Amino acid sequence: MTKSISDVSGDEVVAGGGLLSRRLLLKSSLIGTGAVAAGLTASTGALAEADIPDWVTVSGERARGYGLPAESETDVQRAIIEPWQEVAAAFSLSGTPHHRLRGTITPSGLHFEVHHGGRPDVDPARHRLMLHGLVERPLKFDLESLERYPMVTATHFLECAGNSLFNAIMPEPMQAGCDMLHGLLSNSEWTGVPLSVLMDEAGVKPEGLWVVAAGSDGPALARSIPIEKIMNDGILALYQNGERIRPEQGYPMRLLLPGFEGNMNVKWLTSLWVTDAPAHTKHESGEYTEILADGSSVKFTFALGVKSFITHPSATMTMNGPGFYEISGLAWSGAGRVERVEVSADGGQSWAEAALDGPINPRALTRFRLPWRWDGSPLVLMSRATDETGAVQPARSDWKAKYDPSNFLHYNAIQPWQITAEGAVQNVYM
Ligand SMILES: Nc1nc2c(c(=O)[nH]1)N[C@H]1C(S)=C(S)[C@@H](COP(=O)(O)O)O[C@H]1N2
Ligand SMILES: [Mo]
Repeated sequence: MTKSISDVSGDEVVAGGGLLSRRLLLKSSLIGTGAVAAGLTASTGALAEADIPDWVTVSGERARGYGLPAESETDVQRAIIEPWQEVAAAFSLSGTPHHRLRGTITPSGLHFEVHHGGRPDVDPARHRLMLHGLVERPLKFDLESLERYPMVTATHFLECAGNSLFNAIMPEPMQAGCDMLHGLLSNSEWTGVPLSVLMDEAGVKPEGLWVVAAGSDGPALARSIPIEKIMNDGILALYQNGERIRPEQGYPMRLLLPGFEGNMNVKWLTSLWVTDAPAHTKHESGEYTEILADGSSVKFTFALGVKSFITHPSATMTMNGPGFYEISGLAWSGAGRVERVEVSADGGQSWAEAALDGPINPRALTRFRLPWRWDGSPLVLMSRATDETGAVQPARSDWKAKYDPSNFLHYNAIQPWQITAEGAVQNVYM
């Protein structure tokens, strides 16, 4: 029971580079003297000679109406993604700082943003949603009327199809954090009215096979969605993490299509037009079409592929000396649940299965963890996710082989992190 990480036996080392069994995570012995002794000793010493801190000697701040993160945490911010804005001036993007977060829910103020024409200032009292086209009864809703409908709550990720684009197209790996590299990804608890309820009320005609959704921002972003998706699990989302959707996320209402590429989740939703065919809008025909290696193009790649990356440690971080670490990261799939995440600490020669934090929700971020003892030598860490359909995250070379060199959409390749002898964590291609 008193075993420490320093005398973990050979059979608990499960793969190269010092990866330890995920079963050790459940053992308190892991956080015993061996693992974090240095930290505990230092703080004990500090306590012994500590003065009484000043915050104990004065009365604290009064209760306040809306809380904010601690003042010393104000540098935890979304990364404004400038390189893309140089390409398309109307675009504005920010990425979630995943290397600063440890859970699975993205704090609403740190949810990534992709605005094709900026964030509109929508007046909720004047906002309307129209449901029209091939329906028996065209309907118009205001925010107040929607409050009376039955609602559902579900946790789902949103990921831009252009997430990780720098890894997809830059000839040399960009040295930046998870916010820049993989930040167009977030995970929230969404609450709203199931779209099937609204569609049933309107009465979709048999020839109604598609729904063209449009937003009330300048670009009037519009996408065609198969009616089955709308009926299966489409949500008219009104709440995000319990409170009203943030303006950045589409206040007062957005379309939520679990697992489908971010672009289809139309924000500031104002129109659902039921049609017999896709509308081939500029956003689906021009911007969100992938070019394959043979020059042909694929439109309507709806679900995002299985993907993962390690957040701790990750690029831009520096290791705090050899010894025990918990490797931790995020995995997800647009096709359903994450089934398995494997971690390698020797550049992919050997792999160990990570522990997954439950509940494992379909089409939601899942956190994985694995104990590791780093001996201080240079190595490459990576994670590889498998989803419940059996789909496995590809290596970068396999992903690149599938597409035209210019394609950056739906990049889901394995992310290797190089740890140098000095303890620097760097982005590498493998
Ligand atoms: N009306 C409207 N909806 C939109 C967009 C937009 O610019 N306008 N951006 C889309 C894109 S490309 C993505 S990836 C997601 C981003 O959602 P978020 O900003 O809430 O993270 O919203 C989609 N919905
Ligand atoms: Mo996007």
